[in-house]
Amino acid sequence: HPSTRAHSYTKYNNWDTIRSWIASISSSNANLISSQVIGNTYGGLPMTVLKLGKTSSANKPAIFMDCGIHAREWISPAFCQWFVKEALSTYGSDAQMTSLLNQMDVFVLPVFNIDGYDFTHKSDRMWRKTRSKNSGSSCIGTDPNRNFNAGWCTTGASSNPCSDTYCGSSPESEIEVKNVANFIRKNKSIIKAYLTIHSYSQLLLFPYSYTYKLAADHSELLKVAEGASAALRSLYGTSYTSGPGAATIYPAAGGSDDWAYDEGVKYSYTFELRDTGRYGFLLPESQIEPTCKETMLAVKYIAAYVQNN
Ligand code: ING
Ligand code: ZN
Repeated sequence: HPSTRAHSYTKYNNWDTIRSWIASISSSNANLISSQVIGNTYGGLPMTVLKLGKTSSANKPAIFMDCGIHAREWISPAFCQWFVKEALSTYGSDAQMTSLLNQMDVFVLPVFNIDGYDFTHKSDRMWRKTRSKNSGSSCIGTDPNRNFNAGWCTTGASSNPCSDTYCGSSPESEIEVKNVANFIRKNKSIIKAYLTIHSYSQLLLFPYSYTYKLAADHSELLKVAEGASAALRSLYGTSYTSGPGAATIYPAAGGSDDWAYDEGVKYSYTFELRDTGRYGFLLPESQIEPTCKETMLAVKYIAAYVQNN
């Protein structure tokens, strides 16, 4: 598969390149990877979930991870691509990855908001939202991370379609959100962890963001987040702050991690990757590799914990 061999994991690939990579990588490595389209975006692009895991036993417990909910956070889809590459290339040599993929499946959605991501490459680098039309307004798009059915539009979200945090006309009004929510609902009995990758700020957040109330599993979620942050920091000294979303970043309703948690997915985390604002969303390509390497340690820490609990 020449397009896989040629694929660059240290560049910000556009959607066409990621789409070819998804096709190529899921047709190789047949015993470790498979793919399924969970629906199309508003603009008609296929949302493909990659399933990583040794295909032997059925009904394995699973982890779901998505990247690219927000269009301009380019380091996020870069991390999902890196994760898939690492999973495939270290299975059989890295003891932890081998054990993880033997015992569990990892579902990866490399780009959640494909329409928005495509738009950031073609028209507006700082676009955040989806690209759906809003009736009665000439403004485009809804914030997909305000569109989940978790305290929907009650705090830290806007009912103005022109806002970057527009919550949408109703929960799951965005087809991309509905597709992911349907997939998670359908696989609720096996999904043990939900990881969603954003940037920037170097935070490891967990529920709740829609309320200051502490989650029932607060102490355990904090303990695991602190362990994951320590693992991440061990590589290059990059410092992360862990905590519930509302108190750590800002109150915001309709987020995917809060929704997944309230659906019963206990280990629900939002990563805010590098940096802390020097480059912000415009993180240089030279930082893709170190960011992905350190983030792998945190994700593997959470995965190992979930595997053993
Ligand atoms: N930050 C997240 C946002 O959607 C967040 C923070 C996490 C909000 C979880 C709600 C729930 O605003 C970025 N950078 O997108
Ligand atoms: Zn984001």
